[in-house]
Amino acid sequence: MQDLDFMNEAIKLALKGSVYTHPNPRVGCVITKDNTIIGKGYHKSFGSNHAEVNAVKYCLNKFGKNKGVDLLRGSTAYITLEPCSIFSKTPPCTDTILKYEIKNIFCASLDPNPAINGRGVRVLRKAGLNVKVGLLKKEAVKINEEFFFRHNKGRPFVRMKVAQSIDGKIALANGDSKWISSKESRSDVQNLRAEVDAILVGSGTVLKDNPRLNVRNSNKYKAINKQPKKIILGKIDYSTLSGLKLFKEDSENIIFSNDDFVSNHSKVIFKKLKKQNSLKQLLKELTKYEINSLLIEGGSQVFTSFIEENIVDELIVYLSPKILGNSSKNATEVISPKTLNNAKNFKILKSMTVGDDIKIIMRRK
Ligand code: AOF
Ligand code: ZN
Repeated sequence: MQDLDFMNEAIKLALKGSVYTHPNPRVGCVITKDNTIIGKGYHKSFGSNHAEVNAVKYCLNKFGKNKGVDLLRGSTAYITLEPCSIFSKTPPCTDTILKYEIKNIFCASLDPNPAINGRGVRVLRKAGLNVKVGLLKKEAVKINEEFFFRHNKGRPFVRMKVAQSIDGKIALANGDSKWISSKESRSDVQNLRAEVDAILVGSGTVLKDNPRLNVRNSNKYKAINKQPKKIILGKIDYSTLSGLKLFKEDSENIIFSNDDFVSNHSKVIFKKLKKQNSLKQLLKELTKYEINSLLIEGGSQVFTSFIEENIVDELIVYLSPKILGNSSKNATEVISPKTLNNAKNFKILKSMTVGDDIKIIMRRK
């Protein structure tokens, strides 16, 4: 096997971390000696051991302490991300690498986390290790797209999910929207929720639907250990807060509005937005809460503002073959362009049938 194959193996391991590492990246590590794998591991869940530590443990378990230590001395590690050099929830991986005298390090990419970004590599090089950065970089960055996005762009990756009729409506005039999309689509949304760090809705939707907005029966991710944070945009009267299901769930909640709040509710953080550039301010603020990915779930006003401001990175539409007619509520009230050339436009990445609907995944052009 070659370096490339070992790094590929490390990427496969990293993917096993699935959604459970959020907001941490998925990381995999393979350790070899004389071209044979002696250790492998991955970051399994947020707050738990890092990939490198698990790979070392694997080796010590498999070969026993004495032989394991011998094998690790002078070995080569293939890691999908630069080893961390900080004490956070776990001690620095660079310490583990130095302790066991691993000699050669391949890391696919630097860690974009500003607390690390190059420091891990520097510590190891200074100690005399051979460190190479960049093997399968593109592939390794792709598995943590949203983690890189937040650190590089200073805001979360924004997904917007719309369940609409073929004539672009999201509710009847009386507000009835249960259900436009099929049962299968609604269950698919549970998977989407499991894949993000936070869900954002407008206060109108919270007051009208009193939603829970949690991950309940995702068929893809069973043991979800962390509910996405709930972000509410717009005013909610303090007196109505305790009647809302959202705030009974086990998650962090942040309300952003232009109003002043009395900020002493145990389950809610209140943030005041400036009138100008509110959404950009909101997104920037969310990075402080380690939100890599945000799912916008409605309603129409929220959809409209995010599209108007060109900050929807991915648009997911569940298109139901129903026609709701002209008195029903539009998915967006985006101002029409003067010419078709100026229309907001997305590029279709994928489309598939889900139950009675079509799911379309689009990226901004
Ligand atoms: C690694 N290996 O497997 C991972 C790394 O709070 P902590 O201690 O879990 O540290 C989180 C940070 O460590 C995270 O933001 C990212 O920069 C890095 N993740 N690093 O060497 C790993 N998961
Ligand atoms: Zn680490």
